[in-house]
Amino acid sequence: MPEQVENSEVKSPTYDISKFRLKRILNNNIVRKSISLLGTFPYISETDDAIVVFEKNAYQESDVSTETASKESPAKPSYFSAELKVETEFINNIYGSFQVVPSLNLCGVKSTVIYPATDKHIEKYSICQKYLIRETPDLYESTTLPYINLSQFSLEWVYNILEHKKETERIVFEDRDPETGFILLPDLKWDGRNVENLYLLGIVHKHDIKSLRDLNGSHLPLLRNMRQSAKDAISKRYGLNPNQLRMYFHYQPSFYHLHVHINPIRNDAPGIWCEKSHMLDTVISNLELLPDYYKRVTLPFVLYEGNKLLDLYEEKLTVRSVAAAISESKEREEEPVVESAIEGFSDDDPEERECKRIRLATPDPKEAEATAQACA
Ligand code: M7G
Repeated sequence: MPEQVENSEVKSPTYDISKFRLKRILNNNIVRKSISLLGTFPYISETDDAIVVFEKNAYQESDVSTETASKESPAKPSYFSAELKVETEFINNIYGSFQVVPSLNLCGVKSTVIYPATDKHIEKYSICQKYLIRETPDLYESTTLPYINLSQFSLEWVYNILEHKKETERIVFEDRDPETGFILLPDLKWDGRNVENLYLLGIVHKHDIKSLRDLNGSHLPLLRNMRQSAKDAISKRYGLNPNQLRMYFHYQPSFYHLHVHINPIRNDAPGIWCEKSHMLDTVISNLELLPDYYKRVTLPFVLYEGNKLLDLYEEKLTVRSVAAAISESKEREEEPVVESAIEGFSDDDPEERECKRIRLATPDPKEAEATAQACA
């Protein structure tokens, strides 16, 4: 049975964020200054889960302008205005510490709501253990592909964009060619205010490319077109140097319709980690060298605790249990030497015991291939 991950019947429900009731905090990221919350909108439904994500906005350089308004350049909101409320914490010698509250239009918080949210969304926004899987082409066919065919997030929002039903006014560039065309528009994650942390998505018009894994040499014209046309459009619209842009695919993506992520390299956008991102330039180069590269390559990717695919991999490989075996052996090392504790090793000499420990952490050659797929 397909796992119900998102109800495609739901068409943009309306809700009042201020009426959100918190059930629990899923994640509080102090570095990103973002918090993900699980709760409900009880006035709509007591049972449907909602996820609300708040993220403090990055500074815009104009926010700290001290220029006075003139006829040519009317005043923009700035921290340094009469509206700034200042509370002094302390002043010690040449050092001062304050809490300041700027004018209302500088206090915005980027908010994302997913409603109704599924278990899969809750898993995506929660902190949990992560594991690295090394996916061979066989493992992709036998394990990952059947899973994503049965259980994946709805692509309704992607089709809404491609069919010009939603976010039409946000489109930055479109090439309508059915084979090599795509739509370029702001990602949900971008606050839309600050070019410093610009985050755009290039979504291909072709419907049959789920992810990086499906790419082959025949897609090179599409990929090259995305690279060039997106750079040109971004340079024209935002004045950014195309050589300062990071363009990449996620593997595994959350949404299985090919899309490229684009943001400036000087900004550490969420999800740029090496275990998840594949640069568009590298992908093009790999396909130029070997048109079936992604049919043959082993691709690492990360699975989160709670994801059913992790359970499926656990049945085939040693994923979680490697850590369990290692910590078990460490515990044994730390246990006081009493008769019962050494019972398991009672007829081994110390060298033999050491070998057993090493074997727990380093599988013997027969097991090596299976274990090598996973790394806890
Ligand atoms: P991904 O690599 O499939 O998943 O990227 P992940 O990065 O979330 O792990 C999908 C991208 O689409 C993400 O960067 C999302 O922020 C973005 N995105 C998701 N939704 C539902 C929307 C949407 O409705 N509109 C837009 N513009 N972007 C979205």
